[in-house]
Amino acid sequence: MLERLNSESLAHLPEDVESPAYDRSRVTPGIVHLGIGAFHRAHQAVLTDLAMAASGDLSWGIVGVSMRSPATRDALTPQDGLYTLALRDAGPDGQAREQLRVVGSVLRIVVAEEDPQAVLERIASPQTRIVSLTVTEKGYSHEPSTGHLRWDDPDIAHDLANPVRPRSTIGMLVYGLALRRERSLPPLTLLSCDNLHANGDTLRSLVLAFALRVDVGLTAWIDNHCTFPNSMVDRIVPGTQDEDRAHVARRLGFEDAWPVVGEPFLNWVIEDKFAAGRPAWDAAGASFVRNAAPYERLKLRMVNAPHSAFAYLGSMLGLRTNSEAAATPALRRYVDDMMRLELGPTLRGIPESGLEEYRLRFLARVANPALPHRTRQVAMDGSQKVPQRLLAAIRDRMQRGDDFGRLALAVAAWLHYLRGYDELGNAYSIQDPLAGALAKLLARADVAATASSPAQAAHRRATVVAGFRPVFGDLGRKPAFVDALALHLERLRTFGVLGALEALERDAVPVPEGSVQPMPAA
Ligand code: CS2
Repeated sequence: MLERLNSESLAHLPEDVESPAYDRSRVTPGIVHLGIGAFHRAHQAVLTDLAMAASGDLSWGIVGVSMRSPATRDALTPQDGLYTLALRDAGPDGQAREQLRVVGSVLRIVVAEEDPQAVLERIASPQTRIVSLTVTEKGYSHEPSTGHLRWDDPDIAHDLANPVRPRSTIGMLVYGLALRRERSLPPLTLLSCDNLHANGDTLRSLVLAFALRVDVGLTAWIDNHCTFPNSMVDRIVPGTQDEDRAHVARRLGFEDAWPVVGEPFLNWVIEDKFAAGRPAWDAAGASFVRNAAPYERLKLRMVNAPHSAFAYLGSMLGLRTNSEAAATPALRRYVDDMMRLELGPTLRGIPESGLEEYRLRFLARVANPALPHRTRQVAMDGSQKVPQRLLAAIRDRMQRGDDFGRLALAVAAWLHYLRGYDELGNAYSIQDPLAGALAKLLARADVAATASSPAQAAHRRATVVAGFRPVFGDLGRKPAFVDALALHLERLRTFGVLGALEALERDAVPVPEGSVQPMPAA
């Protein structure tokens, strides 16, 4: 039986394991982080650890908040907040490589559902100067197609009536800020680190919309006292598996109940508008810019969009991991073409060589054989991801009269994935906050298609589906979009993933006039 990792263990770690290069007993909390999952612990928390070591400013310890589950708190509390980050890839010889680091920036963890008051108190503490968030796309209670707060979200409705025990991220923030105002505390930065379009601006407008319903004066106070920098975050971090725990324990010589694994690559670009200072994250590798929009757009379109395409099509082929999907030649060719021919050209202002490098690096990252990132992990919450990853680029291309067949196939792949079983017949559950509404939508689309003539069925189905405004907004009224969706959805249904990809490749080859394009065999 190994001893548990904790403050005492730091002096006894193997030499090749890195650990906090500062006196942890002197660290004071400066950051409250909502959503202390694997991503945060492999990204911002590591850079905070390195920034404290580089600058000697130890006033940026993190108080982590788990919104619902006590699991991370229960795992890390006996470890004094310490945990291991394992960075994995394959070396030039193809051999798996791994670098371990024990991270010291997390001081303690609070579970919001158990004790919302403790979270409000932390937000309203004079020590707190940054509240950061990785609550995933759905944690913002917004409508994905418009970015507006969903007043019909049960947690938002609950929070408007229950200021003392808020459940939603937005409610939690607004009541925490109200307390800060009451106590006349200094300014604060709210830093969204989620893969949303204009994440800081979006968070700001959601917070202000909710605050307006609570108290007009509070809205003005927030506007004057808080900043909401936009940021782009990037590191692939699969969920931790039991074999990761066992492996890390073997190397560490101590038991770590919840290590995190990730790729060596990391990127973080942040707008430098902090209301009350910040850690020296730049000394740890983050970049500070005036406007993060071009970086965010680049990342959403050249990392997350192809990632989702691999995940939906790979899942349907019965592939377990994204690296298996990226190793499937037809799929890789399709995603590569989508990036080169459809996504890249929407990123104006970025030199072609830069885009090329970015594309090749993404393809190498996703192929990382040392990092089993599950297709179904990336596939979850599609209703919250598809708008900014795929639909925004489709809108751009439509506006310029450019074709978007590959992007439309990726959207169709998401809808096809929602049927809940893959091409090998394996069933899976749909994890999506709108799963219920989507299931009803697909059932309605089926009824509409069945009631139509065979020639009209595919189009009818696509019309009903594309009419789902929370995801598609007004795109459902654009005939070119509905036509493309109908074509690719029908091909996926009839010929499967490889058949649909083959047909798409044939679309790209000019067809001699008068000839009929053959369909692949079922
Ligand atoms: C992924 C992202 O789960 C997903 O939807 O596309 O988590 C992706 O791995 C990261 O954004 C990479 O930075």
